[in-house]
Amino acid sequence: MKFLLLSILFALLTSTSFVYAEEYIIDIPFGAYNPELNTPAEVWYDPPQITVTVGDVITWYNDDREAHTVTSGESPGRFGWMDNRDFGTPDGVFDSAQFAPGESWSYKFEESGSFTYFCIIHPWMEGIVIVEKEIPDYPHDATGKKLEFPLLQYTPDRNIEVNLTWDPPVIKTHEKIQFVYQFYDPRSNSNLAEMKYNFVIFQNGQEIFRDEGLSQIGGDYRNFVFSDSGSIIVRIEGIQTPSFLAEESVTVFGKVESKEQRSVDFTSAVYDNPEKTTHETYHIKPAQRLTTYYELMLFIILIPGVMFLIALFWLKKKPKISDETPGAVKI
Ligand SMILES: [Cu+2]
Repeated sequence: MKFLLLSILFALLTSTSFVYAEEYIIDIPFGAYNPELNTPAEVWYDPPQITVTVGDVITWYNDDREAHTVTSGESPGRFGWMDNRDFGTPDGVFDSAQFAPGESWSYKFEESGSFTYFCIIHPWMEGIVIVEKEIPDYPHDATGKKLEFPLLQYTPDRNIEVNLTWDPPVIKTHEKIQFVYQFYDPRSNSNLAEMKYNFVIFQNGQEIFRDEGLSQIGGDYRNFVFSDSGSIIVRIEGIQTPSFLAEESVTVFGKVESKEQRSVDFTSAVYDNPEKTTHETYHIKPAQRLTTYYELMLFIILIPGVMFLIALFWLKKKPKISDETPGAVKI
């Protein structure tokens, strides 16, 4: 029984970690031979634009009545052909050579990038293949190096250690990512509470998010949803030790440094999500706001509550006073 369960588990684990190369079909419809657009063909290659992943295979089927080619390079387009008899420029990445009606040609895409192609016999026929990088199943930095969580970085003065983890480990567009981080004193290995810092995200060289932070319990988190793919830097900058440590930092840490320059960088990459193309606007919900809520609760519930109790107490006492007053006024 145990063996059966283990083998089922093993089968599940291995089946999900397999990455299958997919096969795609592009049809060359009847009428593609005609540049006038007066045939049933609305496009020359159907679909004219396709997005695949590195390792995928595309097969072009010739359903037209003439031979065609699938040749990488720049098509002159319909007007380039009709106006100037421009035959286009092959770039040598791939070329099917002619294939007859009823025949097909397949090509495996091993590199990422955008590949325009056309037919050298009918140069108005144009298409584009977008090949995206395979999405790995492990977290990695911007150079593709595999990462082990939690990631660990010291500030340049080596006074603060910052740990970072994100979930899910592979970052995709339009999917919520939670960045969780903690601050440590590397000498005592103790968690540092009340650290002030800025949480900043850069993508493709541009700052896309910035938030001031104050960690209450030695760490915090930020939720984020990326709209675009590309390399990212998660920077925790301007890290300041809490006031109760400030004095210590001068004596214990040895030298006084500019706290504004205390920053750590973590890099990774965001992938285009194959399942989602949009997301609802997402609001960052930092844990620190919780304490603000508690403080608010104190004002909203506790203070009126106390006032209500005082009022109740006072009202209970009041009848006694009114009992006495008639007596005092005795007629
Ligand atoms: Cu052709």
